Amino acid sequence: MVDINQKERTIRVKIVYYGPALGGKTTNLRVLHEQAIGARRGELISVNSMQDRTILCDLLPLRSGGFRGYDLKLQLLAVPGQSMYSATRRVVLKAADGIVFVANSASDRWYENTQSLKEMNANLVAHQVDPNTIPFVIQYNKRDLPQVIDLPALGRELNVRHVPSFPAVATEGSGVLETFAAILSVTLQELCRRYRTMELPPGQTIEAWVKQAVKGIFGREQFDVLPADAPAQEVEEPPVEIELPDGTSMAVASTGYRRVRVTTPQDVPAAPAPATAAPRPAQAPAAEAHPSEALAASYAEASAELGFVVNDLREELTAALLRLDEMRRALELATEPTGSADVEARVRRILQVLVAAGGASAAALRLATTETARSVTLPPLVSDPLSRTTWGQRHLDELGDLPEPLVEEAVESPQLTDALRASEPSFEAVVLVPLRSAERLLGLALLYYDVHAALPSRDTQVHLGYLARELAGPLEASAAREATAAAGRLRVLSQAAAAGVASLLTRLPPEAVRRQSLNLADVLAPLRVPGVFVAAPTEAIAVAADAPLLRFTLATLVHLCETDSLERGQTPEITVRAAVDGSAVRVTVSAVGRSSVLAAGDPGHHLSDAELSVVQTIAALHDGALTHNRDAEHRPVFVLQLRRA
Ligand SMILES: Nc1nc2c(ncn2[C@@H]2O[C@H](COP(=O)(O)OP(=O)(O)O)[C@@H](O)[C@H]2O)c(=O)[nH]1
Ligand SMILES: [Mg+2]
Repeated sequence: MVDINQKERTIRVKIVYYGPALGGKTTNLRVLHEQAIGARRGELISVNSMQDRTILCDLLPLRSGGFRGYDLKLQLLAVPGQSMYSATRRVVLKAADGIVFVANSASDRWYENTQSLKEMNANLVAHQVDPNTIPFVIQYNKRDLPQVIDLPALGRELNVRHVPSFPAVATEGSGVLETFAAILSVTLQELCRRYRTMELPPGQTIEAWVKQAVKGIFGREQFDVLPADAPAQEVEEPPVEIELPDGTSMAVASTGYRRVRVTTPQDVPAAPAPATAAPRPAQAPAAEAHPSEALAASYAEASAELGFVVNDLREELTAALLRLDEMRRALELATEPTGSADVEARVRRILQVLVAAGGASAAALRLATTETARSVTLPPLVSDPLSRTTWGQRHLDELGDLPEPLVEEAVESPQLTDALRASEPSFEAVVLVPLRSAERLLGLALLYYDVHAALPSRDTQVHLGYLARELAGPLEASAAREATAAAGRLRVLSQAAAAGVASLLTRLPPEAVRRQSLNLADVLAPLRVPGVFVAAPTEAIAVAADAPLLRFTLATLVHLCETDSLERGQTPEITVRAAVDGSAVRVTVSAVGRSSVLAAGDPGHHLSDAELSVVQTIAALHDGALTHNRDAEHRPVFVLQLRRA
């Protein structure tokens, strides 16, 4: 039965395509895979014989988006049709949440259709599932053949339950999406019937949800007609581009069509193989009553499971890449000179980063830095839904000490239901993300989720927490400047956020770093502030690096030197020197602090390990290196080595 994971906030729904051999099950999955947009589909995996007949199953993972605050993951499987794989069919059918029966309309396939349906019902009974109640739809495929059984006759024979049924020409894409939408709909209806917590809020219907889910997966509500027998896409595919919130895109591993071919008993010639390839002898079905059937069945089950595990891993990597991108965006904001942008524009950009990271439908930020709380919203919101009710305002005021992101769902209290569902557009949940400096709350980001959005998993909540710590810096600088017109300094990460960035970076492959050719002088320019002396060769030096990460690294090194000087009671004076050495560029950042009469020294100070480890990781991701020494007077000297572009 449906697999609901509260912690990850995911629901897995398994839909099995069943039917006679050559009915068009694999074709259905192939078409769905080809038409789905990259970010929503996993790899289509077929485990085939050398003759390219399905021997295990076809697997297609699809993501339909949020359902009742959960990320709904669909696992589509097609059984192998040939009669000898009956044990595998039984295994694949196990724990199905919905079944599509793909019938072959060809007039000479009457017997195969009825046999397959009988076998399916028997298999369900063997799994203690009632064939009369399991979510079920029927597809009458191959309607384009010259000799077909008429639909009423097929219906009388195969559709005794009077479930939704669809004529189809799967090779041309016709009927495929309708069938898919119908099974999704009846399966979710059953899910809502079984689990009260899954029931939709008033005014929402499964049909409306399925419609937007189909639009989400395929980018449209109807399939184009495909050229007949379009060739299946093979393994080597270019990477898939994922749309990012700012309109740019990012490449991730492709989710192509992968066929695994396995030698089966009938592939092995009975006689010693002749020197020249002769047609293989036709063999009698081998596996049907084989004693190792049970073993084969357990392998089949394990393999199907593995197929989906591989997909989960891919999704995790993609999520990590997206998180890196969000960290980059936050770093860009955090190291940007605080001169020009006004607070509101800056707050909007902070919100955009959080909305993208949390997958929210809308957002507002309540600034706590001003005397009376002020909210900034992103379109489509014109005002903050929670701040509109007296209860909501009080509730938000009480959250001044909130340390980490908090998820609140409308159903948790009548007041929250009122505040969220009465708003236009209406919402089902809010995630409160505190933006705080070391001492105080600077603002509360309010991420709103409508009925179609998935709430952030525990992992994503932690990520939101890290981002919020990074983003609190620029918020504080802006707020301080607005109040006192004092010049802001470069802000760096809090220890906790630094640890988060470091652990994320170490999990990524080096190619995740977006390297461009940068002019070193441009990267060094923002460091020229009073107290920092920058020296670089006059010739243009190009380095291959990720701009925000490199800028952040240098700002952090300067900051570490500054802190070190201050801790020793010295007036910070930092030099940044760049030099070319063959194919390498060396940037030396060192403190030449002068003794101050104001305070005594404290030579025992240790540099922040967390910050140091972030910059070290970033250097390594650039095939570079960071060395860290002390000069004769025990002042820090950093040498960052990079590659010339
Ligand atoms: N004419 C016609 N051929 C189809 C149609 N659907 C699938 N086929 C072809 O029938 C064969 C078997 O299809 P396949 O999807 O592998 O069947 P499966 O054994 O049920 O997985 C393939 O050659 C398909 O191209 C259809 O609607 N019309
Ligand atoms: Mg097949």
